[in-house]
Amino acid sequence: MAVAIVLVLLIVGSVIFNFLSPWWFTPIASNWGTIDTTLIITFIITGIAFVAISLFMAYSIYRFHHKEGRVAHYEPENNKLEWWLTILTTIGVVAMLAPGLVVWNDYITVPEGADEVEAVGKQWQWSFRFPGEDGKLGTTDIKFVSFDNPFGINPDDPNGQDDILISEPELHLPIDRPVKMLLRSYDVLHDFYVPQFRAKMDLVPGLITYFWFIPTRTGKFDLLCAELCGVGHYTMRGHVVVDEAEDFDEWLSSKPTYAQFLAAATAAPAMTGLATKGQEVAGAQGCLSCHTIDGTSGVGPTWKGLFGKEETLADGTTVRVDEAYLIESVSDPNAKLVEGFAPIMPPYELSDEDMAALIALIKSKSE
Ligand SMILES: [Cu+2]
Repeated sequence: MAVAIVLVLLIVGSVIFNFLSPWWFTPIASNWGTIDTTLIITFIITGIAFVAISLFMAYSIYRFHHKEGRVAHYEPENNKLEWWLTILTTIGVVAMLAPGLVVWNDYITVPEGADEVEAVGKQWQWSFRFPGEDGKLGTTDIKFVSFDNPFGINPDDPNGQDDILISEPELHLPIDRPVKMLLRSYDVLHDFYVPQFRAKMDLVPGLITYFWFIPTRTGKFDLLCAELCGVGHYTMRGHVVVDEAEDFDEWLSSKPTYAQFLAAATAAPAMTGLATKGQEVAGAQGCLSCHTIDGTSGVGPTWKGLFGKEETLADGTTVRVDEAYLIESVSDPNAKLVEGFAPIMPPYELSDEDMAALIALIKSKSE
């Protein structure tokens, strides 16, 4: 009897919690209300099943509990009951799955005239690309990725020259315009997720995945990577800012095109032989997955202006970045961790020549 009462209280408590709980959806900021509807349908159906099964269990515990002299009735088959259960379960499962198929079809059927925007994921940063004036994104290939071409844009594709490059993890979008998000990964699986848009999609290396949506509310929203993508996964965050059209245009026009980016890189003072070798070392060791050379924020401190700079460490002390500090930070990265960065860099063993080349490169970015 006591067990039956506890069960009933649990059911009543769960239902009350459902209606009073503050853990509900964030206010929606896109056109995907149908995704919420689909979730709510599933929630109602599973909720009804939970209440019905638990109540039946409580009833059975009460009705059939042990009593002196009561004998169990043996009934291995009940065709009628089995038919009913099969039909009801089938209706429940179909009702949960069918709306999802309709919504999914909408989700991947991009309306004509949608603006294309590319999001690029790599361990552990977001960057973005707009098609520029011609409205066409240039083709890309991993083999084109280099110091001067971090997006891997095909240099021979005329469509790529006016592509607008957003190297920091903050994407702006204009309100009330449909946007087709094209998703590309450099390395492993990532997932583009903005909870308020209700929309998410995996980035799959070797494929370009996509979905579309219309931002319906201005504001700054968190962008998360929702696919475990390595030790720095939790740092792979960014923002999507939904602007009024004028603010968006102003923001976009302040960003460099690929041609401008390339011209700036070529105009930079020529590097010494040792610094050039440092580029090779940085590429081979994968340093640039986390450290940028253009001053934008990365998983680790940027190398631009790093040499000679006074850094504040996680323990509050300060240190001047010199050769000794760089050498120590490569072989034992957490010995003097810079404030605001996660202790996720693994120790590296570099030869003296490679280390010297790397220091020359960092120095060249600080002149
Ligand atoms: Cu990721």
